[in-house]
Formats: sequence, C-alpha cells, structure tokens
Amino acid sequence: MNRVDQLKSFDPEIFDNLLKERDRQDAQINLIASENYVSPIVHLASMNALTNKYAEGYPRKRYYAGCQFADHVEEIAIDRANQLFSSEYANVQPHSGSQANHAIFNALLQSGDTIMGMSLNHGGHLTHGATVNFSGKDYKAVTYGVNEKGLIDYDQVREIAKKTQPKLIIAGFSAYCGILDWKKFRTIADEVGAYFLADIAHVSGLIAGGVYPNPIEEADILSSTTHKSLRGPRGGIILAKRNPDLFKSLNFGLFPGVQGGPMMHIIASKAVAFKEAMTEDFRQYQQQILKNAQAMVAVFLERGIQVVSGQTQNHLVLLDLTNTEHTGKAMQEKLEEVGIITNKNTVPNEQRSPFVTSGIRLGTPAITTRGILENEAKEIAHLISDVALKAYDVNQIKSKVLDITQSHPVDLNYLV
Ligand code: DSN
Repeated sequence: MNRVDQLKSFDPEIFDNLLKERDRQDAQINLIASENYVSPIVHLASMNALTNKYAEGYPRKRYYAGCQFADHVEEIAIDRANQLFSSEYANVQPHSGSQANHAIFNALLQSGDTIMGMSLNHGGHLTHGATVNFSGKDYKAVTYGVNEKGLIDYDQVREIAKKTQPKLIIAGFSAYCGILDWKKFRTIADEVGAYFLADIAHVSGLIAGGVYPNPIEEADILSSTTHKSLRGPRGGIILAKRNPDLFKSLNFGLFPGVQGGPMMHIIASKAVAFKEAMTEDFRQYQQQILKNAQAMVAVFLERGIQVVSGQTQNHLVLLDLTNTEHTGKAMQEKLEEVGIITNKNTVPNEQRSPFVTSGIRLGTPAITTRGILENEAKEIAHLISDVALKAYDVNQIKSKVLDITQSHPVDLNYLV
C-alpha cells in the first residue's frame, strides 16, 4: 500500500477533509488578501525529516546534538532572506508574523512601555496594539488611523507621537491600499526617539519582486509572514540592517524569549520559497498581482462600487459597501455562496461591529498564482459588482466562477 492509501485507510475522516479542502481551493476563486498557493516544490520541502529534529538555539550554537544539517539549512535560509531584502540580519525561526512581532516587543520594550501602531479598525493588525492582544494588554498602546480619503495622515501620526512619546512606532497593515511612506515614519520616529518597526507581512512579496518600496534602510526592524504575497510556507521572519546593536537582542527576544524549538522542516521550505522569490518569474508574478488589483478597482469604480481611497497601489482592494444594501458579513456570505472567497472588513469610520462590518477586503496574490490576468480579474470584479448591486442569478455566477477556476487549475495534487 502506498503512503497516501495508508493514510486514507488509517484515518479516513482526516483524509476525506483534506481532499475536500484541496478541491475547494481549486474550485473557488480565492480573494483572501493574506492567502496564496505555495508551489509544489515549496510544499514538498516542508515535508522532510527535519520535522523530527529539535534545534533550540541558532546555527552552531544549539542546545542539542545532531544539528549539522539543520544548521546548514538555517544558514542557507538566512543568507537568502538577507539577499532578498538587502538586510544584514535575518531570523527565520518565527512560527508566524505574530510571533515575530512578539519577539521584537520582547527584545526592545519593557511591559508598560508605550507603542504606537495603526488602529485595527483602520487597517492595522492585532499585534499593533489591539486591546485583546498581548500588544495592547502588556503595553500602553496608542493608535493612528486613516483620514476621510482612507489614507494615512502623517501630520496626525506625528502629532500623536509627539503627544504620547512611544518607544516603538509600527508601520504596516492588514488592510490598506496605499504605499507607506517609510521615510516619513523614520523621521517621526527620530523626532520622538522611538524605534521604528515596519511590519511588511502583506507586502513582503511585492517588496521582494521590486513593486513596493523596501523599508530596510529606514526601519530599525522589519517583520513579516512568509505565506502571503511572498508565497512561502506558513511562518514568520525578522529582518534588520540599520541598527546592528539590536541583532543579538532580537535573536534573544525570539528564542528563548517567545519560542522554543524552531520548526526546522518549515525553515527548509522557507529557504526554497526565498530562492523562488529571487527569480524573474517571481518579479513578473508580483507585477501581475498589482495589475490585477488595479484592473479590478477600475471595474468597481465604473460600476459605482465605493473603493476605500479610490485606488490601490498594492495587492489589496477594500470595498466600502455603506451605500449598498449589504453589510460586509452579508456580502462575504453571498460571495461564498457563488464560490468567491473574501473576508468582511471594517472600513474607515466604521459604524458596525467587527463581526458585521461595512466592507469587504479583496486581494490578488492567490488568483494571480493560478495564472489569472487582467481580463479575468476584471470579469471577477464584474461578478462581485453584480452581487453587490443585487443584479445576478446565483447559478449563472456559480457557473462563471467554475469556468474561470477550471481554466486555471491550481497544482494541489499533494495527496494523490
Ligand atoms: N490574518 C492576517 C490577514 O488576513 O491579514 C494578518 O495576520
């Protein structure tokens, strides 16, 4: 019996759900801005013998014997991350972006210190000071937001920073369609004597592909996930260059501060993903992500659907449904019914709860991986507009979704 059959016969319940999930991913249009499909080789590289290895510590300074190959793998991953982002320090061990941020807080701050990040409601991340997260519980969090145009008002950021004197300023987002002005954040951080953390989780692929500015010269530290636009396995990284005095404490902040043993098998897969991200194909992929997002925005504007900030300069599009008959939650559900996967999202000056919201967040990394170009991106935007404007037949849209997905299958045959 081969291994797939062994798994199927030993654990049919799990096997069945895995197959169904694979088929769901193939059959639906995935517009979750933070998701992607890893390549088969990145996936393959995550399934290896290093899953059995404890390697607490860092290369050549481990707490276990037998780490020779784990060391090589981690050193290769570090070198590639540094090459990709022009950094001089890389920690490839964080299990996630949140763990990376936790380690950075741990390295730079004392509990009770003031930190400043973008408000969750305005597009920031949980770990940028949300009251329900360690960042808002263990630290005194102050937030900045976006103006009525949906853009960051740097004068407001400066004003809040001067008033509250944060020790750490965070720039980065989960839902923002613009280009962040890293230099302005640097200047403000200098004016108040704060560290500057650029959380590039959403745009790290775009940065690696050269279509979004790299903050490595401006920020003291960068954090990222590896699985969003960067298209690697799930995980996080910490990068730095500007401030070598921090390198040691960043390492210590993660291990032993926040994590124990690194997931060495995933670090191998991260290394392969970083190598992919250095290719010309990857650069073109990132350019296409941007073109697809902008093509979708053009359709929404033409159809009278409100787009937060009226444009996008990255992979994200935020629809404001306030003027439609849908809440974000209802729209997410209607779209799921026809096979288009999105997530409800708060919009600037949101009046509804985070469980209901007035917006929908869309992103193009996953559809672009499956080979969708502008014309089909526009077709998808028309389908979404039809749903938003209640001008549609469910079965008709479902069949158009299937036409699109069937002409762009994703290579997900890991299990068969
Ligand atoms: N949950 C991620 C997102 O969807 O943007 C951020 O960590």
